[in-house]
Amino acid sequence: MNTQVKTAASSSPVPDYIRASKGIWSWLTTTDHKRIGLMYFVVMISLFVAAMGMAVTFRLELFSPGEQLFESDIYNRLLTLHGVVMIFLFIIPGIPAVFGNFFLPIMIGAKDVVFPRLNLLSWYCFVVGALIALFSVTLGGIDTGWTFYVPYSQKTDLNVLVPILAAFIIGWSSILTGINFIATTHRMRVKGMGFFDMPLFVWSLYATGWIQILATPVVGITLLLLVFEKFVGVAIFDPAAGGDPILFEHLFWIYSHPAVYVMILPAMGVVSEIIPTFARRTIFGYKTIAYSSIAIAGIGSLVWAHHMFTSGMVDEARIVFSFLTFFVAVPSGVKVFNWLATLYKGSIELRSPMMWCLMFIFLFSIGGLTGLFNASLSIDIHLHDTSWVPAHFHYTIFGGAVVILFAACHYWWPKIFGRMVNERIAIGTCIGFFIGFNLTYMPLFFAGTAGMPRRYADYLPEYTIYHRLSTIGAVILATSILIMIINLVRSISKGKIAPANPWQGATLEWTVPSPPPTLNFTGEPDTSRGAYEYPVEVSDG
Ligand code: HEM
Ligand SMILES: [Cu+2]
Repeated sequence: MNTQVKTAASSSPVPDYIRASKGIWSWLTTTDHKRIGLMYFVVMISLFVAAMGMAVTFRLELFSPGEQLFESDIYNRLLTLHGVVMIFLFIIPGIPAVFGNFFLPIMIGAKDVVFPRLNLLSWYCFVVGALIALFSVTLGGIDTGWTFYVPYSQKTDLNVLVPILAAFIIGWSSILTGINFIATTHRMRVKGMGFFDMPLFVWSLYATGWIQILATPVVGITLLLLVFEKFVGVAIFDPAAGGDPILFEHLFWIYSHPAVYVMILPAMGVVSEIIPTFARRTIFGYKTIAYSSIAIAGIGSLVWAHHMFTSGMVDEARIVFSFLTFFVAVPSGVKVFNWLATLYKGSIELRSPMMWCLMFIFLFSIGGLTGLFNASLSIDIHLHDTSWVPAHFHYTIFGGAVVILFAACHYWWPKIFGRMVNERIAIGTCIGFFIGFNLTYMPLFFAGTAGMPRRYADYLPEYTIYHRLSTIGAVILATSILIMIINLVRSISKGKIAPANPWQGATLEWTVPSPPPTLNFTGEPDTSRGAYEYPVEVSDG
């Protein structure tokens, strides 16, 4: 059935990319896209664990009303750092930096990305940015929230400019990655692979690349304007000097809403890989899924002001932004429909990557549907700045992009490290995650509709039950994630040796040895099958 299985690790004459050269220096100077992807992963997952620790800490503070562990000042700083690290240092690089770097070239039959040195530079930008962000903690941290809203961020004595510099530098890393992915997709496809033969994960990275290069400069310029205002004294955002604080909100969200799609589009791409593999069916509606990625990237760039319905914008503008926001749900809904249609009559195998994907569809749908409430003008006035909002965006970002990052770990781990992950523990942590996740965030929807504001260290006794449940949930959630990470790491030395194609996947990465050799392919890539033609199609039974 699959002729390439012959080339599995042990019989490969070429050393794999991990054993190709030794020593930390060979990693720090590597231009191999696979090593760069792994280096991103190590830094990002460490930062994720740290930011998760912060969240559990401030959730413990919220276990009871009144002051428990620390005063509200510390709460605000922990909350801000949690948001800044999770967004700028973890999920914006996210799936593209790790799995995009590792798999995009292999999936299109290339030996590397077009600009391998730029790729390494993007990692260094990321690491330098991360170090600066962490350094800002030693200066006392900041308490503006992750959005750096003016005029407070201009007036506070805390060092807002240091984390802003960090975000600026990290923006470069994102832009460099975007340039690389777009150019690689155009220039490096193996002979005979047209755009519509590409795996859907590649399509999603391609769409994401355009958002990265078009939207990121806007936030870069905005942050520079903040610096100018503070040091040079030109009036831009400060109303006292004749500036306009609402301008900051517009500029910030012109980037930060599309950034949501930088997080979620690649995740949708991964789902479009995993579902057909474990349903043993060719994906339903390939072209529609490919086009919907582009549609989401396009329409998603026009909806930013839905974050500002309460800022005093004129009604005409609010109605237009509200309408466009409902509209962007259409291409996302199209994808969910196609995934469900693929599952329908598929012969589904409930392995851990698939479990994470099914959980994604459930959690992300809750995130998406609650988003429609926020998109409705009148309802949003009530929900704005309540704990409904963090509940909604954790369901989309965490239940969406992060859950799929975990799915991708379980799906591609055997390829990356050549070892299988312990399935029983993997499924156990997946279930623990599901329980902990819903217990953490579901109560926040109810607290929010009852009027609990977000970003507060304290609350009235009537909200106690919601916060208790949420804190217990956070502990279960964090414990499951830690066990999941230990299980993954342990498999690198203890796991069973993985064959080249453990899941019978149909895309090109499954035709090369596990782990792949430095230049990915030992011979010519096998493109005799289209990206999604499954060798065995079990359906219509
Ligand atoms: C690991 C478990 C996590 C827990 C228990 C948690 C918990 C929370 C809670 C309770 C809040 C709201 C606090 C308040 O408004 O007073 C919050 C805020 C936030 N979280 Fe999380 N979170 C977790 C993971 C994540 C992840 C994975 C992301 C993104 C990838 C994320 C991004 C954010 C952001 C952006 C904020 C808003 C910060 C602000 O208001 O400036 N969190 N988190
Ligand atoms: Cu938005």
